[in-house]
Amino acid sequence: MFNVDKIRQDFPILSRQVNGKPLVYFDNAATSQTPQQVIDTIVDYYSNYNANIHRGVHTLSQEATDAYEQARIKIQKHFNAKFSHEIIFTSGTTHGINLIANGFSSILQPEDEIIVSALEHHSNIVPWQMLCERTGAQLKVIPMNTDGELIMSEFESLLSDKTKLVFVNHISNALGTINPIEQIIAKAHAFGAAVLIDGAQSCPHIKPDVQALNVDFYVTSAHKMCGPTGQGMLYGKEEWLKKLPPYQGGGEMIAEVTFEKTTYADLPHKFEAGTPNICGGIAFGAAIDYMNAIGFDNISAYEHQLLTYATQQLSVIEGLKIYGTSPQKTSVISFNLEGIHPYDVGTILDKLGIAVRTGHHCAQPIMNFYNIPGTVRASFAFYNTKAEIDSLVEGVKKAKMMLS
Ligand code: C6P
Repeated sequence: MFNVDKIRQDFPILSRQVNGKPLVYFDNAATSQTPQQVIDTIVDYYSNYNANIHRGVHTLSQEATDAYEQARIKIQKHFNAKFSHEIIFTSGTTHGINLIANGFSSILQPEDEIIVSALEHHSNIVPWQMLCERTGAQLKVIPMNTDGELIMSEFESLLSDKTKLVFVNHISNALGTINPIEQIIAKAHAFGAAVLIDGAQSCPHIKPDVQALNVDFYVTSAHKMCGPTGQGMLYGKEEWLKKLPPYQGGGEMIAEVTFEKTTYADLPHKFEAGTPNICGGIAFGAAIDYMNAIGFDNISAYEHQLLTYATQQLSVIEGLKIYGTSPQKTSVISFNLEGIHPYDVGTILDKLGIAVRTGHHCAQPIMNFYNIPGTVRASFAFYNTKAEIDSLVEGVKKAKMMLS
């Protein structure tokens, strides 16, 4: 049974005060909080078996290597990848996208086209612009409507035999829209294009099945799903990962090095140069265990209740406008109060102990579309409560009164 009071006891940070008030943490889309079970995993690693991996014959190194590779298998199973070597450990979503964008430098030709969506985080825009600069390929954009949904008919008209790659986020960080990635993948594949899905915002809420999706690349960050910062994963279909060149050169990614020629290690090591974030990988596995023990069906059902309740309660505030009104949405509410800068609202909420994000959320094209400088973004996780939403609503009313 889902018991939010019990779950909250797992998160030490949730019992602290901010500015003399109980913390209300609604910045989960930026980073999630860490349960004691994951903190214990990190402490255990550094207390008992901290060592470099894949290198030593000594016991500590073997223990660390085993734990790290077990974490890879956990992640493989969680995402239902066919092989564990299709899971590449990265420092996060941004790293995973750059790795693929770099790999396509040797594949794209000047006449090729790649497609992005209007709903992307800068991490899923800038690396592709850089790729276009390197290769001469053209970047096309799937437009959005005022509800914050992608216009699928426009996507279809952008696709052609020139399209080599499509990259879209599963869920928008700025608006919470869940994109129809199944359709996007199928339509792109019909033209022979590969698809990369940015799962930074989906993995905290749902459990993607990469084989059922038939996606070519899927990337995410551990810190959005109860894991540590500086850790993430890239899933790539084996055939693609074999085809793409390594991203960085260094230790551990080689088979043999001479001054005449270097040959590369097999997957996944070909893409994992240097000493990785060993503790981060192990803790990522612990975070996945933790979330699975709660259950993603329970998580998304409960978060949907929070979203519905918060939308109802905030909508009645006069002059409050919500951006992102698709019925297909996760627990993110981006809003503004008429005539008031989002930063000022965020500052007053912070004084009340309520953490939200304000600004463009690293998605400036979305803000440009709505012709606004930014929004206040409240993003809910499974450890939040309706009582906390009541505090937010009261805080927003107070901010409105003070700033109008
Ligand atoms: N979004 C937010 O407040 P990294 O920084 O590599 O872990 O994740 C980047 C990233 C990529 N794609 C999407 C859809 C994202 O939401 C993010 C991170 C945070 O919305 C921090 S900017």
